Amino acid sequence: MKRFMLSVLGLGMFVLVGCGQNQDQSAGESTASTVETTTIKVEMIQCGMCVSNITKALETTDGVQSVNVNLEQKTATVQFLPAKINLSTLEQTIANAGYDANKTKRNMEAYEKLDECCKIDGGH
Ligand SMILES: [Cu+2]
Repeated sequence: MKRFMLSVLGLGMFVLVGCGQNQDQSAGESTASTVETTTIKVEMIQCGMCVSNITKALETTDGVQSVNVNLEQKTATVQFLPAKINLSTLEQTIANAGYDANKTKRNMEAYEKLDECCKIDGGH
């Protein structure tokens, strides 16, 4: 019985050590060049100008790998390097271009400078 307990204890130790090693490995990977993809809801997108405004704003941001703005779905799908940029900064980048991004509200000054066709109240 004593011998059985010892071997269970030994197995437990082995599992613990194994887990620790796995965690170290995955942490190392994410600080390297891992690319993450996120889809940001931009309800205000309504024309091609909106698409190009948002695409330009994101593409010129450090840490952004690729941008795909969808006019019909009103979303911006962004591939980014989590080591350089995070989701809230991406949302803020879109907000600074004059558009609501997820729950982040647009910058009103930037919004006022948008073309009339891009404003949600139409301006007509
Ligand atoms: Cu527009």
